[in-house]
Amino acid sequence: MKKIIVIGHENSDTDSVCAAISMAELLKEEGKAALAMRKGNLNKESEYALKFAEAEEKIEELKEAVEFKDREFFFVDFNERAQSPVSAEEVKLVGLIDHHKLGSDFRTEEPIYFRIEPLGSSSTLVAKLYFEKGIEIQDWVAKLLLAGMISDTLNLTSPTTTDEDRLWVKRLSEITGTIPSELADKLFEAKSDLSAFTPQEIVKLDYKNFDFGGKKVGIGVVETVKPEKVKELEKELKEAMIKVKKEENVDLVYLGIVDIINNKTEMLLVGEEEKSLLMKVFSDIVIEGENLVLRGVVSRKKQIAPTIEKGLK
Ligand SMILES: [Mn+2]
Repeated sequence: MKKIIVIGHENSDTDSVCAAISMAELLKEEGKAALAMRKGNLNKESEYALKFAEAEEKIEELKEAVEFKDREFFFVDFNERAQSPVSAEEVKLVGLIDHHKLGSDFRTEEPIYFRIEPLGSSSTLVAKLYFEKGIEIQDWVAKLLLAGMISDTLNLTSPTTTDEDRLWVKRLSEITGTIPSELADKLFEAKSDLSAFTPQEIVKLDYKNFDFGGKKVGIGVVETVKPEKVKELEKELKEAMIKVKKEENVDLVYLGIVDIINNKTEMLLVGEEEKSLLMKVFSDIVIEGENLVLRGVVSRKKQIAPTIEKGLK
């Protein structure tokens, strides 16, 4: 029997990686054959999370998507074709869990498991599924889920955070004997280490394409506790953004440097259209050289992407 491939969005982030592995484990607990995969470079935070849970061996990299034509897939942490690591027409989608807005343009021939909830992370949803199904969460899986939840909610400070995220962080930190703030410090410190990546890799580490009513927009974010370190690379990052804009064939491209500690995001700008759109749609803006700082903004999902989308409509 060929294994169901459980995979997050293109440029898999920590939540995608942790939710894919734990969802694959849950499928296995239910007697199915499953394999967790990821697409794109692992960031240092994800590496730390895997080490923390001793789960480095539990995920494989999907390199040539074409090899997986006709295989069964279970998507986690995304529901739009523009973010899919495989051509969704060529694979058989058997399940999907997510916590993003419903923008799904996937079609299936048979009924599938499909569940989206407005939670702070996909990892929270997997924890909830274990609970609902009455399956005990193994210690290492609990650690992974905890890392995914803390990463995606910026340790429960992001405006995407819900009471359920708070509840599950509390439960799983008790089970695993973890102090959430200490794990958060380690994760964010690791995420802020960009030394292993080229400017282009940094732009693409946490990058997503959106289709906003026919307008293609690429938005990358760098969540960091050391924004000044990222700013040192401003010139190189902007050159890389212009390349990415061409490669990804998008109309607009943004890179947001998310200052986790001071709750603001500096948007690097490479064009007039990018700039005027932000000026039009965001209210609390500070001009910073050629860039714009959005105060009180840290979430692409809940703040940056929907505001840009509204502005384009
Ligand atoms: Mn997520």
